[in-house]
This record gives sequence, structure tokens and C-alpha cells, in this order.
Amino acid sequence: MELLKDLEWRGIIYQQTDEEGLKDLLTKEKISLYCGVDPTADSMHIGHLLPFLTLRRFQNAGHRPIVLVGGATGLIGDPSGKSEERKLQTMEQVQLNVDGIRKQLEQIFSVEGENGALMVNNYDWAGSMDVVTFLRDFGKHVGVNYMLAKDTIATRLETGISFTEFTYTILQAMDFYHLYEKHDCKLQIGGSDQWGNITTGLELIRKMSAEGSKAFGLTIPLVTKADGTKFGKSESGAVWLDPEKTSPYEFYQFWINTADADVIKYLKFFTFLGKEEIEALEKAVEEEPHLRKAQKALAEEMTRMIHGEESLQQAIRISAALFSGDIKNLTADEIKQGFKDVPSFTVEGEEELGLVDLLVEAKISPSKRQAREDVSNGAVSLNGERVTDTAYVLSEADKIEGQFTIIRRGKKKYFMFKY
Ligand code: 629
Repeated sequence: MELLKDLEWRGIIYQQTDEEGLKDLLTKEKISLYCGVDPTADSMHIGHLLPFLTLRRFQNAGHRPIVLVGGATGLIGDPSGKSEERKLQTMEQVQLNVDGIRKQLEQIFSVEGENGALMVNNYDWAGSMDVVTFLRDFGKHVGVNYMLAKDTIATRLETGISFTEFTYTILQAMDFYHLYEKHDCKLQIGGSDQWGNITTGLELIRKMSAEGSKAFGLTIPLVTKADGTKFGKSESGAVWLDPEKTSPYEFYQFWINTADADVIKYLKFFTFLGKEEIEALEKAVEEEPHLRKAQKALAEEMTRMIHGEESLQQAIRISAALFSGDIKNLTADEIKQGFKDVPSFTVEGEEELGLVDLLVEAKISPSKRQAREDVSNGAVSLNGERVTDTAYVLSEADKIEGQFTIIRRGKKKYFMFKY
């Protein structure tokens, strides 16, 4: 499907500065376009994904993506959508964050060929600009009234905004101008909170570039959830792309847990599955929702995209093992991913570890009598295998890869035991 039609069908377009003009341009030529991110952490989270995946759709259609990491803007702080002034980050931290985020972005884009992605950092042009140049060459073109009228600034006038954050939009505008001049970048895309910054850029280009210059802006809707809660949060907080912060298993689980009411929208937003496949999944949600085919497809596509095939297969194995309780064949690494949020306890320096005593000590069973009953009833298993002997004593052999034992009581209650 033609790019803009596809984006429209996916519901990815929120606002455009010149819809007809952009349609015209894209049918005539392959363009360069950009999207930026500020290095506020050393990893992106799934809240960042949609604009960059959209950029990738442009690349798949033959256009050239410019991926900007804001080494300079990250030192300032975008007030857009923020009700309070940000705390400044140190130069060192921002540099570390730039490196982490750039690596993640390099995974999403193809750098090969004529329209291979161009990675840029605005510190390279804004970082050492002197204040007189900034004020004379750029500040002079941006009216204060114009800036005050922007949503993102207007809303902060009540709660307060420093001159530093007030100026942010000019920095981002300089980027667009710079990329327009140096790399013929004609379009900036971003989330709907970026509308003000994108249009300031167009204002600079209009005023500073040669007559007849024209650039475009396009924003992408905020991702919402049908139940009104915030998208992108799991029980343990943000869903990061960094596997050290959010394991591939947790990442997979996040997508698997998508509500029926949201799953088709997310398949359109986040995956590269085509119209036919997604429509078939839509039918599956309507006709056999219990099979959760759409959720599985979403989780598989996303986990494969961000973490690769091997991590996806691992996530599927962990999920299946936890579901059935049959965890014998998981590796220690898989157990660590799957049982990260399970209560764990440690006993040190004990020689003989009777299972019944352990159940009481770790408060898995409320009393010794109950513990005995639990074991003899077959309600307790070690590493997925039922133990019914009340005199059972744990040994090295019960440790998975010499590290820990997983105890289960009842159907779903898991505990991790280290000794
Ligand atoms: C310099 C900096 C530019 C262009 C963009 C930027 C970053 C921009 C920003 N973006 C958000 C971020 O970094 O703050 N000023 O967290 C974030 N973005 C992705 C989407 C967004 C937006 O990275 O645009 O809307 C979230 O979906 O909030 O020259």
C-alpha cells in the first residue's frame, strides 16, 4: 500500500502542517526526513517507539531517515508536555545516555544503501555555538509572542518556566533548519507533543532559507489504552528496550497482556504486518478471543524486532513453562527472567534443610501442621516436580545450575529459594 494511505489506515497520522503539499511531494520524490529523541536515560522505552517505527516505515518506502539524538537539547530539557521544570543532567550522564540510545536506534534502521539512515547528534552544531551567534542568527527570527502562544509554553506560564526551557523550542528549530540546509531534510515527524517544536522549525526555515523553501511537519497520536490507564507501563514501571532493564520475557509479557480492545490498534501502530494479516487477526479477536491470536502475534513481532529471534523463543519457552508449571527444563537465566518478581528468600549456612521447616520459615505455609499437610497433599513442588515426602531434605541436587530452587505451593504461588 502506498505510504501515506498505509499510515492513515494504521491511524498513525495526527496532525499535518500541509497535507496536500506533503502528498504531492512524496508522490514526486524520495525525501529525507527526521525524528529526534533526547537522551534523558541510557535506554529508550516503548513510549519512544511509535515515531521511530513510523520513520522506519518511511525508510521502507524508499525515503531516507535522519535519526537525531539530542546531545545538546538533552542538556536543556524539553518543556513540552511537562508540568514542571526538569532537573539538569550532567554532561557525563548525557553522553552516556547518547551512546546507549544511539545503539538502540541503529538496530531499528537499515544503514545500507542509498537511503541508509543518517545518525546525527545536535551537540555537533549547537554544542559550541556562541551566545551572540545564537541570539543574532536565530533568536532574532523567533518572536516572543509567537513562543508564548504555543501550547507547551502557555501551559507552563502558570506553574513557571525558566528561560532555559523557554528557549528549548528554538534549539529544536535550529536542528530542523540545519538538517534542511545540510541534508535537504524536508519533513520532521514526532509525537503530538512535538507540534510546537516542529512548527517553530518551519518558521525558522521560512524566514532564514532561500525564497521558495518549503518543509513539512507531521505528528503521530499519543498511544492510549481503552481502559484509560497510561500506555507503556507494566507493574514494575516503564517498559524499556534495554534487556537489562526489562527482560525479553517481561517485554513479551507486556505485549501479550494487551486488552482485546487495544490489540488491533497496536498491531497497526507497532508492527510491520500488512493489512490482510491484521484484518485476519481482527476477525480472530471477534470470533475466538480466548485464543489470543492477535496478542501472540503482537508479542512475537515486537519481541523479535527489539530482542531478536533467540530471545523471543526463550520468552515463549518461559511463558509456556510458567503457565504449565513444568519448569524443569528452563535454564537458570530463563528462570531469572521469569521469576524476577517472585518473592525470594535466602537461608545462610544451614546444613540440613528440611522441606517442611523451610516452608514455615519462608512463610510459604502458615504453620508446621499446614506445611506437612501441603506436602503430603501434593500441593508443593520443587523445580516443577511434586514432592510428597514430609521428611524431604533439600540438597545441592535441588539447585538449578547450582544457584536456586523454585518452590511452588498450590497452582500459581511461586517462591525462589537461595541457599
Ligand atoms: C531535538 C530534540 C530535535 C528533535 C527532537 C528532539 C526531542 C524532542 C523530545 N522528544 C521526546 C523525548 O525525547 O523531547 N524535543 O522523549 C519524545 N520523542 C518521541 C516522540 C514523543 C516525544 O523522542 O516524538 O512524542 C514521544 O512519543 O515526547 O531536533
